[in-house]
Amino acid sequence: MARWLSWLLIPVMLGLGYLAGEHWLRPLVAPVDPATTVIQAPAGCELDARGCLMPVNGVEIRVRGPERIPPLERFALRLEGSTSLEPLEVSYIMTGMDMGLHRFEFEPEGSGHWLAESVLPVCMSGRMDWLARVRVRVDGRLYELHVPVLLRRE
Ligand SMILES: [Cu+2]
Repeated sequence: MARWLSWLLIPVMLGLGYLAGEHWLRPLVAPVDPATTVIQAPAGCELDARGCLMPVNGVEIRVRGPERIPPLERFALRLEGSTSLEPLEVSYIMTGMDMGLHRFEFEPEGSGHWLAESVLPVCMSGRMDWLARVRVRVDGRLYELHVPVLLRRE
């Protein structure tokens, strides 16, 4: 085989490996309903008091948390949007690791605002990085907002 051809194979194989991971492995640890549009938080933001501002079908939704989230302590994940926003639930996962089910319901907190009381366990491996998957409906369509959650001890 020509040398240039074997070099060309490297990015192709890497690409195929990545696609296989995304399509077959990721759904195993974090299945997402195919009718759901996933919206990633903008780079650099996380679930803290500032939160993440995310555009969802013309509606600006802010996903906020408290100043600091220690493991095993209750905290509120807040959604601030408009009244056309219908929150469904939030579930928390750890990417690439089965941490069990951590799913919480939203309750209304005034016009266009909701909160979900949540609590996250200690990870035996010492990891503190979680991902909040906030499921909402806007104008009859399903969305899942992905927001990084970093736990911090005192
Ligand atoms: Cu873990």
